[in-house]
Amino acid sequence: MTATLLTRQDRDGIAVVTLDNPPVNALGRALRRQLGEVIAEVGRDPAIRAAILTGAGRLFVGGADITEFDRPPEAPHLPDVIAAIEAAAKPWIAAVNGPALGGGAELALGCHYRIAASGARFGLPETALGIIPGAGGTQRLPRLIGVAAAVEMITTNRQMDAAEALAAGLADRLAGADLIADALAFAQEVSGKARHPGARQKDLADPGEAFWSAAGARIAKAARGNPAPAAALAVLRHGISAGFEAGMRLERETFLKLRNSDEAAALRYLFFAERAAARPAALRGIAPRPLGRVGVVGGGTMGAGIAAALANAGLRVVLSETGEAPLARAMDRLDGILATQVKRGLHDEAAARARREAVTGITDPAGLAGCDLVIEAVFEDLTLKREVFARLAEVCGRETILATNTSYLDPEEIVRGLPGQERFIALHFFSPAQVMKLLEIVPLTATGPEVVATGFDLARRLGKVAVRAGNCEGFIGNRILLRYRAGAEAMLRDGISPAGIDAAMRGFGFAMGPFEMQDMAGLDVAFRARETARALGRDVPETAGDILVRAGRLGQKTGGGWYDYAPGSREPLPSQQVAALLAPYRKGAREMPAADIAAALVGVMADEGRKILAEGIAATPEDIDLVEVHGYGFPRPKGGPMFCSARGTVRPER
Ligand code: T1G
Repeated sequence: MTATLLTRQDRDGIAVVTLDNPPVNALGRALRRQLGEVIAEVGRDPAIRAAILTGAGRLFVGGADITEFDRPPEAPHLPDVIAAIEAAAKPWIAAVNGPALGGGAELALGCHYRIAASGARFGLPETALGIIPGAGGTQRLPRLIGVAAAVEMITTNRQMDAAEALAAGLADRLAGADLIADALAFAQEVSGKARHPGARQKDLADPGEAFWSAAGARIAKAARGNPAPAAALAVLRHGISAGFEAGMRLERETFLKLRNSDEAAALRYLFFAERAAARPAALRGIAPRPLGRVGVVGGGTMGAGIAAALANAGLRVVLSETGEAPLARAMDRLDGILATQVKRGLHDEAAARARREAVTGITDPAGLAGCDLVIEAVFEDLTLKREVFARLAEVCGRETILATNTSYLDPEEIVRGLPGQERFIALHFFSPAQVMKLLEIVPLTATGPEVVATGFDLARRLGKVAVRAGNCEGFIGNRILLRYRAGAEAMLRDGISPAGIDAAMRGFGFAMGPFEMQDMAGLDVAFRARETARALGRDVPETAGDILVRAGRLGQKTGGGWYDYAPGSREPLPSQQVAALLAPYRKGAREMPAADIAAALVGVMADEGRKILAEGIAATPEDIDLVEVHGYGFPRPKGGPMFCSARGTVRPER
């Protein structure tokens, strides 16, 4: 027996239809069927003059039901349900009570009128899922708000709030405090009209070739392996040149083709993986501790970034440094971060000031007493970190959670022997911490479950993607990075050029290849980690990177690493000196097809991922892919190394 997913309440000849399909009123098959039935009933009912469509709860409609996309489409299809509304003789008013996204926005576009509550938002985020609007959005939206605004909303996923929608012509009215009362009055007003023109009847003008080429160039630059934005642009344009019906046909054909693509499958996979990672089963029922005041020890690039991220999340921050001068530098870094965020339009000056005022600088760690959480972000040196935590254990009560941000050191070693082992945890942020979304949460042997739950709650507040990782060298991401780099250096030894390897990985969808990335980050970071391991008696073979670092080639910061750089330029240039330094290390020179390079290196990542899963360092393949996508620039439309490997989407050329 299918649940009732909508209600109809008739009030003075107006049918109020409320969609009620928790959690997001997704337009799944059952709801589409019930909606189709109620549209027909309203049309036949002589007592009804108009209809209002609204959503139960905080959303109007969150979209089509994405979980249906791995199966063939099932009737009634959303475009047909929407067409039935648009063709109705009686007026349908969308009373948009909250976010109307994807198919939800298209449903509102198919109604004759739209009245928006203050919390209404309109968005067409389909291209972020590797598809395009498939229920008339590419054809109705430009006819309501104009081509340029429609192209921006559909190809960049920009959303409109109620006021913007009214100004753009997407909403006809704004509602006051009582949306339904205002919608009923609006319905009474329009029900007397002879005609109720749908969006399809509205004319629109072709903005001309220059507009389309500029839009196409912008999309190509940002696509990073996702074909959907360019496909959406082509469909939008076709509907203008060939008319609404032709546009609808091409929209449907394109939507169905993309819906079955590897990229769309990858993006859907990540959509659900991100939501599952935020709520690990192991933490079900475990309440996080309250977070109000958070300390950060160390105001370098990482510490200042963490402080900014915390302040941006509305938390009060205590930033601790070793003296007035380093503290002043730390505050300058923080001011720089906030100023950049204002420049990028992330918030205004007043908000930046409020965030800056939320951060208190101290030079005496005693000032950290009373914090709910303290995050250590000092230099990657075991002795130094142990000193910091010994001091924190003295000044902070047992209720304060103490977290290390270490990347390569063993967190157990950092806190060994200190009292209150249950409150220690590793929270591995990625630099710049105010931008990068990944947070690896690494419980230690004695870490309390509510401490872990607090780590996940912190990630949620910071808008980050939290992934639980077991404690091993490099946790999940840096461990795979080490293997990725070793795989790339093995190819180098076999004669493949750094430039050929980097070009192949950029062609696969990375913003940078492994050698370019090292030159930007600095070869000395990994070199120090290798040297630390060697000092601990570990067998760490000599690498090409060691040869370059010992020759003083640390990357861009020294004017050369794997590549040479002209003064003031970041453009990597093949280096004769590197060729000479590495000649004894390499077996001559040869090339390899880019597809083979990408397949081999993604395969290396997936092989290490399988070991990480087998050792319980990661709970699921999805978690590994989230680490790679959100921490290491793995192209989203490829899903991640585990997804690629399982689906076989990265194959050698032959
Ligand atoms: N379909 C199926 N399940 C969905 C869903 C959807 N569209 N949206 C969310 N969920 C699930 C989600 O997996 C989670 O499940 C729960 O709902 C709460 O989600 C024809 C083809 C709407 C802003 O891309 O952006 O329409 O983990 O944690 O933070 O042209 O969900 O609890 O089991 O994100 O309040 C277009 C996707 C689809 C919007 C709510 N729509 N969703 O955020 O909750 S394609 C989208 C979101 C389409 C048409 C095309 C957000 C949200 P669980 P949540 P939230």
